[in-house]
Parts: sequence; C-alpha cells; structure tokens
Amino acid sequence: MSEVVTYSREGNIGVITVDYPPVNALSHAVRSGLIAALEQGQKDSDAKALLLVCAGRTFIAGADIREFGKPMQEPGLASVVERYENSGKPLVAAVHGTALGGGLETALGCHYRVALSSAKVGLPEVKLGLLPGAGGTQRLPRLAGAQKALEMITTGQFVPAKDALGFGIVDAVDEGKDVKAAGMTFAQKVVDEGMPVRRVRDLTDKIAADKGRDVFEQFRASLKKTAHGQFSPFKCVDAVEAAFNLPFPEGLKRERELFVECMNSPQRAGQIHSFFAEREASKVKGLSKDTPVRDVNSVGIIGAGTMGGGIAMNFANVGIPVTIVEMKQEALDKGLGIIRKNYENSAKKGRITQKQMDDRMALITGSLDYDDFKDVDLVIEAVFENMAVKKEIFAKLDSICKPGAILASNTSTLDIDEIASTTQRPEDVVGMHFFSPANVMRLLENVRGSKTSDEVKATVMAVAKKIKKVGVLVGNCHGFVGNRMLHKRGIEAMALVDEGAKPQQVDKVLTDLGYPMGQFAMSDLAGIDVGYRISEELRNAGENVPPSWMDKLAEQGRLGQKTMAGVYKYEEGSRNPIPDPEVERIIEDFRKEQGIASREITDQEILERCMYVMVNEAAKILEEGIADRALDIDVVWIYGYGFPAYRGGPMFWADQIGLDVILAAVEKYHASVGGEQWKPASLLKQLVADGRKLGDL
Ligand code: 3H9
Repeated sequence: MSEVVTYSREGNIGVITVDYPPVNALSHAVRSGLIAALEQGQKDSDAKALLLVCAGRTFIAGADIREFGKPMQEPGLASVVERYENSGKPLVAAVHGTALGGGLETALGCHYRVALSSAKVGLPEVKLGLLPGAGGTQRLPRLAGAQKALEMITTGQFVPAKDALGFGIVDAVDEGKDVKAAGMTFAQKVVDEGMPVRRVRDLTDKIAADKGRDVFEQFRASLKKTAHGQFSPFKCVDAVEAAFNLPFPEGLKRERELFVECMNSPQRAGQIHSFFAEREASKVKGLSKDTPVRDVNSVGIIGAGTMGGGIAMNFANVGIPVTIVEMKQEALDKGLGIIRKNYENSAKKGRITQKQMDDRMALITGSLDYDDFKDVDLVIEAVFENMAVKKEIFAKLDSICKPGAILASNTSTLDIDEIASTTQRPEDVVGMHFFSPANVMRLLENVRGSKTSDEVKATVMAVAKKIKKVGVLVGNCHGFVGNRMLHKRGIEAMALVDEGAKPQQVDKVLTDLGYPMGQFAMSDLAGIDVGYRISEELRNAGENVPPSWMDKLAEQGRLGQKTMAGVYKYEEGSRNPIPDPEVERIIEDFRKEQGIASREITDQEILERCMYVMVNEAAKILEEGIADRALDIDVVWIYGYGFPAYRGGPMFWADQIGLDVILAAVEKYHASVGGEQWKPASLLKQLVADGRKLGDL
C-alpha cells in the first residue's frame, strides 16, 4: 500500500485517505495509491460503502502540475476516475479546502459528494492553458447543466460549497469543521438508507434539457471579447459541447483529444511558468525562511489621493485598521468619499455585502495629524513624486513613529536610499510600490534599500501575501524593475510614431501580443499631463528634454481619458480609444517642424523595438542585481502591466523567441536607431555565447 493513500475501515465504512502535502496533488504515487486503496475497499466484505477523504489543509487540488511536460506514467487520472465511478459499492467524497481540477474530477467519479461549508470547488485548468482532462467537461454538465458548466470551465472560477449545492455539484453541505466526521455521517446514511450507486455518467436530464441550445455559440462570441488570443477557453467550449452531442464514452474521447491539443500548446507552457513563477517570487533569494517577521496590525497612510485611498482599501479589506493623514480637511473628505464610492460600487455589483462595506469603512480613519501615526506598525507614504517633499515627510515620521515601525514609500521611481537618509533608521525604510488602481492591481513591487534589514524585507513580503497581492522584492534604481523597462518601451514607441507609425498601429501590435492596452492608450489612462509636468520640471532645471508631439497634446488640454481626448478621443461614458485625425495632423506637423521624413513602419519592427528593448533592459537589470531572477521580472510584468500570463512573462517569451535572435536585433537597432537603450547588455551577450537562457538564471 502506498504511503500517500491509505485504506482503513471504521464500522461498516471503508475509508480511503489521501495524505500528500501540501495540496494532495494527483502525483503518480497518489494515482496508483487511489487504485490500490479502492481495490482493498472492494475486497473488504465488511465495508458497505467507501469514503474518499483527504488529510491536511485541502481536498485534492488537482493533477500534479510538476509532472506536466514529462512522460505520463500509468495509471492516468481519467482511468482512476473511471475505476471509482465503476465501483460496485457506493462511494462518497468528503470535500474540504478546495476540490480543484483533477480533484473535483475525482470527486465527480464518486457517487455522492458532501462538502464542508467552507469548501470551494472548481475546474481551473483553463488558467493553466488546459481543459479538464479527466472527464470534468463531460460529468460537470450532467450535474450543473450547460450554462453553469461553461461558466465554471471557461473562467476557472472557484464556487463556494453552498452554491455548488444549488448547482447540483455536491449533494450535501456540512456546517461543521471536521471533514472526516462529515463524510462518515453521510456514508453511514448511504448504508442505513440503502442509497444506490449513482453514477454521474448515467444522468441525462440536464443533457436533454440543454441539448441544441445556442448557449455554446453565445459563449464563443463572448470569449472572443474576454479571452482574445487565448487557445484553451475555446477548446473548453468544444469539449463541453461534446457532452451534449456525443454519447458519454465518445465525449470522453473528444475531451482527451482537445486536452492533448492544449497540453501541446505553447500557451500551456507559458501559463504553467506563470503559476510557478508567482509562487517562486515569494521566496526571496538569499533571505532565510526563518527570518523573523514583524506583526503588522495597524497601518498609517500619507495621502488620500487615488493611490493612498486604493492602498488603504487593501488593508481594510483584510481587517487591518488604517489611518490616513492628509494636509487639508477638504482633500481628506474627498479621498474618503472616493473610497466609500468604490465600496458602494462593489456592493451594488454584489461583490461585497452592505455589512462588509460598513465594517471596512469603519476600519479607515481620516486625520490631519501625523501624531496619529505614533502607534502604527507600518506607514506608507503615497504623496506625489517629489524627493524634497518625501524627505521632509520621512524625517517627520522618524521623529514620531515608534521604534520598530516600518517606514515605506510608494514611490514609483525615486531613490529609496536617499529617502532613508533623512531618518535615523534606514534599516526600517523600504519601498512598497503599488500599481494603480491599487485596490485592484495585484502586483506589489517591494523595493529594498541598501540598508533595509532582512526582517523588514521579509515583513513587507508577508504583508503582500496578507493583503492578497503578489509581492516581488527588487533592488533600488530609477524606476525599479517595472517602470525602468516601461520607460525604454515608451522611448521606442514615441520614436516609432515620430518616424512614421500611427499610435494606434503601435498599440495594436501590443494588444495583439496580449497586453490589455497599448502604450498610448495607457498614456491616456494615466494622464498626459503627468509626463508633461515631469518634462517641464526637467527643462526648468536646465536639462535637455527634446520636444515631442505629446507636449502639444498637453498644451491643448488633451490630457487623456479625463478630458475625453488625448492621443485618442473618447465618447461620453466610454473608455474605448478612438483614433483621432486631429492627432494625426498634430503628429504630421511635428514631423515637419523637426524635419523628419515619415516612412512605412512594419508591425514586426514595432514588435521588436517595443519588446526587445525591454528584454535588453531586463538583462541589464539582472546583471546589476536589481532583479534576482528572470522569473521576478516575469511576475512584475504579468501582475503590474497586464503582460499575458499565457506567454509566461517577457523573459519566458524572450527565451522562446531565442536570445540569439533578440541579440542580433538589439545590435542592429544599436547601429541604426542608436541610444543607450540599444546598447547590448553584457549579460545578453554572455547568455548567447554560453547557449543559456534567461530562465536559467
Ligand atoms: C488538472 O487537474 C488537470 C486535470 O484536469 C487532468 C489531468 C489528466 N500541483 O498556491 P499555494 C503547490 S490541472 C503541484 O502557495 P494556497 C504550490 O506550487 C490542475 N503543486 O497555496 C506550492 O508549492 P510550494 C488544476 C501544486 O493555499 C504549494 O502547493 N488545479 C499544485 O495559496 C502551495 O500552493 C489547479 O490549477 C498542483 N496542482 O493555494 C490548482 N497546486 O509551497 C492550482 C499547488 O513549494 N493550485 N501546488 O511553493 C491552486 O490554485 C492553489 O495552489 C491552491 C492553494 C488554491 C490549491
């Protein structure tokens, strides 16, 4: 008998227990163990019903993702599920934690399912570029009908036990905390009441009811908008449709074919890289697991603007009290009003209850007095980007905050060491760079200064987890990882338009790659005045900042979405960017003024110049130790800038293109376009010479 799956008998119930930490993933050992335990249960004449239950924090959370891409070892999961479904003795699955992917599929192979009320179920394979490949696309619709099955399988959403009961996915919900006891009670009822073996594959009423409906075409049409460029969501619809058009065994065969197509797609590789990169990023290189972490039970925020308000919501959402300090009552009232509005919108959409909203608002206190920070565990400064102002604030914090409080800046570009230098405790100073909108975007780029202590580094990474962000620890330089790379892409995007491309052409190349928006739509979202103000300040300080057609937009009051006109124009109430002939004229005039002869620019050149320039910069970032690993950069871009997770992040993407191809192009543009950004990174050259990849670092 395998050690990870055991069989025992309690009374007249045979108990099959999976115990394979951390998440009982269906590794080869678990699959073999499940079959051996089932056989034992079948042979045990005193067992009248069988119970499948898991030890540890969760029911089976899916196939073992680490085995993907390696040769499959028998038994495959589909045959394990089939064996369970074929069992002559009634089989009950008792679910706690999360029954996900192959885990839910295994439960669907059992004849009854009972779940703790805290449990969730889901088929999240689509998030890994896959579809459920062990009968999930055929069995779930037989229980939940076409609409719900399609929703769950194409989005990968987790469904709480109570909803799963309503959809027919589980047969009972237990309010207790002991999953084994819940399972035993249900299994005993099966025996006592003589409840029959009930195989999901034999259920036909939902299939008959939904057959021939146009729900599949509707799903395909909506996926064209929500999953543009993705492979597996469309295959999910094909597989579910097969449950309605084909007999069960053939539906399973069709599911298998589609599963293999997904498994072989590069998007699957990208998605799985993203999954593990996110988890690896939380383990900071060189930081021992045993590093002490400080308690953060109260937070202070300076600035009630868009960033400060969004940051405050993250803490209130997880029950941590927040004090926001502003300079003026009016600004404070405005900021608190916006927070309330955001919560009201979430409540209206049913994402939170009225009580949750009230509780969260009650955790946020406004103040005009820095002294209110004297007892907080963490302060995050979120005022505008001005070094002198930040230094003044940190000196003040140093005099007010208790020893051991962490002093963080939400700066997106400025030098953390310089900010820390105004305090007597640079070891407690750190960057915590949130992305706008801060209550939505999942990235938290934590920036270590040269003196930041390990304890503070470990604490801000733990805080990220606590507030449900993806934390990445990076080094200190202008723009850190994300904005430093973005800046280089911005230079190229502007140059491409100067040379003859249209802004919408540049943006389309980026959205075709999978970004949610292009460079210029992003400028409109952020506000064109932001860059303009920075350029003007630099010019006033005597720096040589060349003129641009974007300055002209700002000077005409075309500040982006907020004025309904920027690089694009916008219709009332819409964020949809519409190309504007007026802007094309402004660009044309600018080219004439500057004596630039416009030329035809290919999409390939746009792709290379916008993306390879970032890869080259990323190699410099790695070389300088600003990022520890290529995967950290991937995570920054996926969660901070919407780089498509199915491409695995810009570093994974670059490795797939081939670093030799990228280096050759970088050298070509260095010679033709010039500029520091095209100077080939030594690391890139070294990796190509050694035949290594960025992912090897
Ligand atoms: C599938 O089932 C295909 C089938 O349809 C068909 C087959 C034929 N495998 O996230 P956490 C590790 S596809 C291996 O930090 P949490 C994870 O890497 C699968 N390892 O914890 C981490 O390791 P480490 C469908 C896995 O509490 C540790 O467990 N299932 C797997 O925040 C803890 O993870 C999914 O897509 C796995 N399947 O969240 C579910 N899952 O400590 C994917 C986790 O070394 N998993 N690990 O860094 C999740 O969504 C979350 O991990 C879960 C727990 C919600 C379960």
